[in-house]
Amino acid sequence: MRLSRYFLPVLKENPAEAKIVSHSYMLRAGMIKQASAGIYSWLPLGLKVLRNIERIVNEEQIRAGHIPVLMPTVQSADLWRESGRFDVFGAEMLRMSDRHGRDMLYGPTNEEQITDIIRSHVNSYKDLPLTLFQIQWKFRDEVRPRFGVMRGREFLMKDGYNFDIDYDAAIHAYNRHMVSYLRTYERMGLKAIPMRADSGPIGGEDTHEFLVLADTGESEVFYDSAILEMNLGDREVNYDSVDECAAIAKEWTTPYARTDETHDDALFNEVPAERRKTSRGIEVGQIFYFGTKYSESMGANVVTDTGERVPVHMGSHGIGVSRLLGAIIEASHDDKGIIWPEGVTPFHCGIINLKQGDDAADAACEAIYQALTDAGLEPLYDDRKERAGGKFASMDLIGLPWRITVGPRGLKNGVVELTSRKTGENLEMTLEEAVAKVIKIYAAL
Ligand code: P5A
Repeated sequence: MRLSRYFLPVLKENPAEAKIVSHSYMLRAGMIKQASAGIYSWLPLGLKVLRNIERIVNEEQIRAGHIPVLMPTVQSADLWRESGRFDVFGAEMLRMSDRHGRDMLYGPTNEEQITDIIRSHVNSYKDLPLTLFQIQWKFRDEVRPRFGVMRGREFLMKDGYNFDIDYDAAIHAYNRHMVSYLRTYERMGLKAIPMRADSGPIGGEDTHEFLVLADTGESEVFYDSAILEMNLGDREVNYDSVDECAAIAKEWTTPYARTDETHDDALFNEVPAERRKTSRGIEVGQIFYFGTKYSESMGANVVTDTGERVPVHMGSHGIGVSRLLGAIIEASHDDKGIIWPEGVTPFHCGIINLKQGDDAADAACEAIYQALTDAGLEPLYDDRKERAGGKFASMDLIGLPWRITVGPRGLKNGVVELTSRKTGENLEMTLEEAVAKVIKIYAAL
């Protein structure tokens, strides 16, 4: 993409309404525009990151054996009356009626809707296990929408639902989700810690939240710092293996890590004092096992191998897709702007032409642009006739991990400059070497 033809409405000033850095940078980098409280339009740069996050979430769900579906955002209130949650959900639910006076709502979550699909089409134990997921917009009329996409009213969620024959099979689904979530967050350059939590209106006893540590997080968390050293890395995982998923889940849930809702002082005090940490965290996901709560009330049954009819065991599993943009920025920025992890960056590499209109500089930038594009990468070429200072400021703000700077003086010596946004390190090298290095970095992802 050439910046002269793109739509990147960068703001110079800090917007007054932004109280945390991620909100401020998302507005300043022209990623989002507030439409009304807690509701945002996604501008081109923001949409690119959102799509990258969706892609990673989707790939990891499919890798774990889960099947994509898409359910509507507007639901019939009747389903929620069946489960008993129509009244329980309270003022957070956006209710409306259609022209025939039928009660409808904008889905805050989809347990009822998916249970309705399952009860219509799944009848036998042979149809199980089954996990369906979607990435779809939700609406929750939050009392205090704030911090931009962090606590929105309209937000994008990956929501998955498992259907299993019994408790053991459903716990395998729970563990499988835990492992796939660890991998998902790691691919986004995040350390998200599973913490024992409270289930709220979703229900059930077993639930873990995934939290990214950040001073601006809304949750208070208590943890053993040993967990910060743990990594799933690129180990092969067989998601069908009950033992393997259980072992990884055990490994990650053994060190103490709880939110304030489930915090237990006595247990926490068993952790060696120097490893006992209290901090704030951003909840980027939550997994639940709630057994037969919905299947019993809504009649989702299957016939077992002995001919008995039993309600299916269920859990649901959510990732805050749009919230993740805020969480990643909170975890990765400096005073000049965002520092995107390579896995989610909107463009792979920035190209800055220090002297637009200089034949040699223009030709070198075009050659870099072409070579990166031919390699399947997306560069962002700042080809505007602007001062170099302004170009650097914009590029730092939008946070691309790599930048190649081209100017007539360097070219006379046969070099361009490759800069890492994260470390600030500048390397002088030939144009070909810079291109090859960027291609190699992304090929390794
Ligand atoms: C699990 C999937 C559920 O709704 N039902 C379907 C279950 N869980 S949850 O914890 O309530 O939400 C899942 C994740 O969505 C994100 N989230 C939000 N993101 C932005 N703005 C909001 N107002 C908001 N509310 C929830 C969180 O990341 C949460 O973990």
